[in-house]
Amino acid sequence: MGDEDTLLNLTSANLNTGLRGVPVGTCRTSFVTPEQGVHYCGYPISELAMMSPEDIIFLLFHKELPDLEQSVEFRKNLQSRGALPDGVEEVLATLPVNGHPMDWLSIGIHTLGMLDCKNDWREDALNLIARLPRLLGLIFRYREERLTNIPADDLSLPLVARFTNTVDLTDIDKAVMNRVLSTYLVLHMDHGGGNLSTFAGKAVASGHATVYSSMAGAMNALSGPLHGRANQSCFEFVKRIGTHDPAEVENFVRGELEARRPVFGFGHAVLRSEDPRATAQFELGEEICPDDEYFKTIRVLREIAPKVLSENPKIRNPNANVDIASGTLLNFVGLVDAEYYTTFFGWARVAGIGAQIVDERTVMRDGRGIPIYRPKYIAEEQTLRYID
Ligand code: HAX
Repeated sequence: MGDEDTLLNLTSANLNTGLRGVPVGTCRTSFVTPEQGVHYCGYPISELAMMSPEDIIFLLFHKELPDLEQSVEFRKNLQSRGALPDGVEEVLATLPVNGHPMDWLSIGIHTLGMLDCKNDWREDALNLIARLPRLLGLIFRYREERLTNIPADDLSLPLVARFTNTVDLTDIDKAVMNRVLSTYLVLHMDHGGGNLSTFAGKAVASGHATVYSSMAGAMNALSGPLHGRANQSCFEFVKRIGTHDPAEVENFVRGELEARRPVFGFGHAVLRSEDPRATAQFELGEEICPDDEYFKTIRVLREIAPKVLSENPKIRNPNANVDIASGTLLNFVGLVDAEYYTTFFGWARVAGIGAQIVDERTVMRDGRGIPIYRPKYIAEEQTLRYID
């Protein structure tokens, strides 16, 4: 296909739009629909929300849910990969404690790759998934300078419990924390092929950089405030509201809109109803923390904000999105520092992005893989000659 053929259906309106809506490939792990939101391998997320992260990682890599035997085997497989190579903690000990946790995560992933890379797409993707809970737990410990009595990594535990054991916060209910984190991970693992971090990770991998370098690139993309860091901003927004009185919440929302600030936790680029990932987190919150002050606020916000946002016909989806409740739940279980919230998003996405990298590198085009990414940019003076 020549350049002109490739551009046949494009107009100059498609240029300089961040590839918005321009089809560039196929995705085997997930897709998003306006009504049901994200689907993993054909299953709507509402059907998967309460399953274990391990089973959903299996789904993303094998394109089918495991039966009991496969599930047990896969957990053992991840356990066998989980041990961190020597040298990771020495690198974490050198990082600036005021650096953003997403930058720590990116460097941590690079470090894992420098210390033990197999140069095999699937092996490295699964090794990274198996090692990430311990890495992230250590990032908390070193960044917070809590270096004494770090528990040994118990590889026989589920992925989430390996993280919570490493962080080892006092005065918390670990079982509830594990439950919230498990749900959080499942809901955030994948979101189609074209979101910025996934696209960035696959683009880096298309040049045959390692899985680790590709994933560090993906995490850098995720760290931006317009992308993954929105979940941090969303909880900071909820904290600013400071009330669950409906009239006061409505005044607050109107005040934000008048000041031309976003009403965080509402709206979506693709969805046209409430995000099922928000619905699932509200259901969990009603069960574990119905009387939490922040939960009371978002419960009221979920009723009020869509009504107010609907008054503006420009806003295509006034309903709650995935970020509305996640910070409140994480805060409730003892993860109170919102600066870390995007690292949980990153932890989850390592599964979806890893699976998509493996697909693009080893499955697509009859196993030959997708060529190095090379979209076309047109010199401004040539635009009219090529299209329109
Ligand atoms: N508050 C204020 N204004 C909003 C809004 C909201 N919650 N949702 C949409 N708008 C505005 C947009 O900024 C846009 O304004 P302009 O025409 O002046 O640019 C207009 O309404 C039309 O927007 P849209 O077509 O309905 O939605 P977009 O695809 O442009 O934007 C966003 C989707 C999620 C970025 C948007 O709804 C928003 O800014 N929401 C608040 C921030 C937020 O919650 N971010 C987390 C997103 C979670 C996510 O997507 N995860 O995958």
